[in-house]
Amino acid sequence: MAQASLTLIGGGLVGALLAQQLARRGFQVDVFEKRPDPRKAGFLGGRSINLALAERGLQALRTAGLADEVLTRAVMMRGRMVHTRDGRSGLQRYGVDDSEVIWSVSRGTLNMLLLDAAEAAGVRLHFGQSLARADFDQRNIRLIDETGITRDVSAPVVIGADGAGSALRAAMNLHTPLGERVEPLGHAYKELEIPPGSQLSAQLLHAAGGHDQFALEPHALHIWPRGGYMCIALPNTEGSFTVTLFLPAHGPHPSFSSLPTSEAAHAFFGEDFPDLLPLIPDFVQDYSAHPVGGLSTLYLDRWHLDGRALLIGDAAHAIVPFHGQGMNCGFEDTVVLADLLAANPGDTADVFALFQAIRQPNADAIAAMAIENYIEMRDSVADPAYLAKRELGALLAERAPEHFMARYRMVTFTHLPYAYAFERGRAQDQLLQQLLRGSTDASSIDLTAAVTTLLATLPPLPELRHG
Ligand code: FAD
Ligand code: E0Q
Repeated sequence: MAQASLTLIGGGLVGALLAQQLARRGFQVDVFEKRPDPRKAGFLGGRSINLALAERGLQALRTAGLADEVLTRAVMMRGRMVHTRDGRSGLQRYGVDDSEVIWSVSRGTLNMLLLDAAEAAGVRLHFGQSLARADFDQRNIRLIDETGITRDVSAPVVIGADGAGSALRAAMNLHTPLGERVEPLGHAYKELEIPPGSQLSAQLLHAAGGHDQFALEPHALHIWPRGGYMCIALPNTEGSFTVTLFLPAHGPHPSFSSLPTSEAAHAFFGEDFPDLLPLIPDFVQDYSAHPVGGLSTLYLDRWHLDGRALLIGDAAHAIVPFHGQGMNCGFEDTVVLADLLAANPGDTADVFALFQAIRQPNADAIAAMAIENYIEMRDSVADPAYLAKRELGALLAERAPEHFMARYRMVTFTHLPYAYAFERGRAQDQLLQQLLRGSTDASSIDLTAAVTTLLATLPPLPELRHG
């Protein structure tokens, strides 16, 4: 049989990793990417934006033989450092010890590493080539370059890894409606920068103000929850941090609409994030120069057009970022699809349908959990009822680890399907609520009786194979 060939649209995180895995499994792969080659052009804008990589994404990178290379460029995050209004902070560990941590990676660095790996595996990369249209009956696609020149190329099987605003999805939708629904969260985000070394000036500032708390811990994901909105910061390898402000897009103050100028935003930060503002020396410049990004969840009835086209990653199931799982989920997709295609390269219709059947329930589950995590993060990270449930959950997990595992841990540190984590989490949460009956004091609960109830109520968790 001739070598099967596949056309990918989008050489972002998911497209580049998928391309590498398909090439390693013997497919001939062409990737068309809208932007110029980031390895040559230098990453556009030069801003460093980072993401949290967790076990699922790491497992996909292990399968691709790239995990170690990525981890040498990542910063370990042991937990969530919560900064309250009164200027105090405390670390909530993500896992039991340093074997359960997540990693902050630069999007640009990771993308360049994945493109190198794809090329090394034999993938043909075509940069500055944007998908303009697709003819699924003639089985060709039209690309347009930066100068406006178009060309048509033959593409019998097309895979769209072109992100939340997927052009391939739009083209597929014109051929056969995909049942697309976009649910805006109503909140948006803006990125700001804590440069390296600014910890020192903050230290001096705080010292002058008589505070006893200084530098920002590099091995943590920082959160400033404010009820209804929040800031987060993830560390970069150079000692800088990328801060993201999440706010309602419109409506009463504070919202992005109520803060149209960087001066207004600066005053708002001085009020609500007084410990964070001094760490961002270029606040006014950053606020006016960086765009406001929207946040939506994307649902589709169909991810594929027979055996001719398929969507993967954000193009199929964009979610809100509050569980740090969008890339991780997309990376998990790539392994499932590469395995299915390798096992049955001749029948893409069958493979694509099976891929959707396997992945969509999981994509729906992480979409729902990501929205829930926003509400949890911004409102209740410091809420007594939430903390009591967390504490009782931790006690049960310690006493009966085969019967209780925090949902966050299932999502972040295991390979259990997202849909399983969602269902199990719901059942566990109901049990915690029943055991606490409104109490905010976990230590007042009779643990022996609670464990008996747990064992009688919930079946044991599946055997865990750790990565
Ligand atoms: P993208 O990364 O969007 O890549 C799409 C690629 O397709 C791009 O290179 C683009 O240039 C190209 N393209 C677009 N249109 C065309 C076209 N017409 N022709 C050719 N090419 C095209 N996920 C995590 O796991 N952890 C996190 O901590 C995390 N934090 C996030 C924070 C924020 C604020 C946001 C918005 C998202 C976050 N995510 C996180 C989600 C993560 O960014 C996405 O899930 C991930 O980037 C999806 O990868 P992708 O390759 O599917 O899409
Ligand atoms: C993680 C790691 C953008 C973003 C990324 C994340 C997380 C959060 C809050 C955000 C969830 C958590 N989280 O700490 O519960 O674990 O990736 Cl806002």
